Amino acid sequence: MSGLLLTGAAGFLGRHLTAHFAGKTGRLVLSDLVVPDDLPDGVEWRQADLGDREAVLAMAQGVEAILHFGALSTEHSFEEILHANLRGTYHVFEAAREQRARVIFASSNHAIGYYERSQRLDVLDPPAPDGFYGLSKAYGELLARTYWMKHGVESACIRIGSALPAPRDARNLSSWFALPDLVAMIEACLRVPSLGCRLLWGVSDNRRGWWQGDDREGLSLPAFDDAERFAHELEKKVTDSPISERYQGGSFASDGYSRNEPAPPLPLKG
Ligand code: 15L
Repeated sequence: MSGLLLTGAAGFLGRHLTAHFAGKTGRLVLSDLVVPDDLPDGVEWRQADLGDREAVLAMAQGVEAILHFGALSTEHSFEEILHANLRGTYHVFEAAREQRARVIFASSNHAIGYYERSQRLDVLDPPAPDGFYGLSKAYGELLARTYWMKHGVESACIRIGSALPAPRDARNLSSWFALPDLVAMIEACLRVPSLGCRLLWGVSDNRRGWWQGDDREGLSLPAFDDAERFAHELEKKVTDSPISERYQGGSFASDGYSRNEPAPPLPLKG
């Protein structure tokens, strides 16, 4: 890959990906609203707001792939999400269309956060976003599909669970995405000759996982990690919110919740 643009380079995952890809790819262009503390030598830096169309089109000049990790990464007001996540992702796909670049989009489990923890999903089950943030991720996944059908822009939308160095609580025993597994998935998506338009679960091979069945056929992925070895210390680490514990999205699902009684479980496709 001779030219890679990473948005959201100053965020936690952005810094991890920078450390991984610096020196391994011909050109590495990094972007964010704020300068990361530790910019490696040899990278190109573009300070930009993803809501600024011209800035996004300019930073993508000449790249072959865009790792789109820039966004508000938690729940915010609709207006804030509209600017950074909805407009920002649209600008990234416009840039990809211009450059004929592929996009690896950091989607999120919050696109399906209102499924219950007892339910087992595959990517054909309809989205059930647990807030404006989750909605913006479902929108990004649909945008990817539109740009594939209309313009042939290749993409992989990775519905990331909880990408952390190690799981932190009982929910993460199901949602954990070990960082080496995330990197391996991105590399496989960059490497595969024909990416097409894929929706992937960004989750390790957790024994307690909720998600299986996605578009990974033909990607050569290594064996993934399993959070189970952390179970003895974490399985009792739950919140005191019954709504958070009921839904896969956890605290995002209980944030701002105002129903008196929970809705019946959402039907699965089958
Ligand atoms: C996400 O999408 C968030 O960006 C991250 O901060 C975590 O909360 C993660 O989901 C999760 O659900 O654990």
